[in-house]
Amino acid sequence: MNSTELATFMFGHVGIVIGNIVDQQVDAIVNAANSSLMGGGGVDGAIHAAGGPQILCECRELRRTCYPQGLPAGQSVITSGGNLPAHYVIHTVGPVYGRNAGRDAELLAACYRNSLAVAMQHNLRTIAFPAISTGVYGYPRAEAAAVSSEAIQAFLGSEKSLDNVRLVFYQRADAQIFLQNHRFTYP
Ligand code: AR6
Repeated sequence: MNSTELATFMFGHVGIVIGNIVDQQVDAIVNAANSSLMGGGGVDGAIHAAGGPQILCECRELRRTCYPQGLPAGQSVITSGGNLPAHYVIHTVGPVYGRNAGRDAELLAACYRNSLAVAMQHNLRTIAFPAISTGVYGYPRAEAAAVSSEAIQAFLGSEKSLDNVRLVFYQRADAQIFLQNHRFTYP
């Protein structure tokens, strides 16, 4: 399926794209997962459906070995990409909006920062994010745009090794809200 790039920031290192996250041909796509790591709807459902059973198998192993209580909000783990075009899936758990004693923004920023850090640790150069927490988890899109762009710019400002960070929006209207509310200060 086609993806359309609407804009770039950070001197071309960040692209704003309309498309389906599962179609992205990048080193890693990010999953908007839940703490169970056992799949769900939205992005999570689409990734497991397109990627096949290998991803869930690795998630089960991560739960068993590292996160018996579940992956906390704001943290990220990596599995292979199964049958996806992407080589890896980085699973992160966004905050459920309004349920974190005022820490929503901090936790959402941590999702982006920790996912980028995991990509760097694995020497990956290209990564695609969906708009974490802005679906079932209810994070207002405009607020999420500000938080995610600030977190990405802060990370890329200090780490020079990622070539391309793609922000993928399913719908053009959602990408437009992002473009009206982002806080990137470099074109
Ligand atoms: N490609 C790109 N963006 C998408 C796609 C897609 N295929 N599908 C949905 N979106 P959500 P959350 C957009 O609900 O809010 C799951 O059940 C969507 O329009 O997937 O973090 C998990 O298991 C929205 O803007 O993630 C968790 O329980 C954004 O992706 C829970 O939902 C995120 O929507 C996580 O909720």
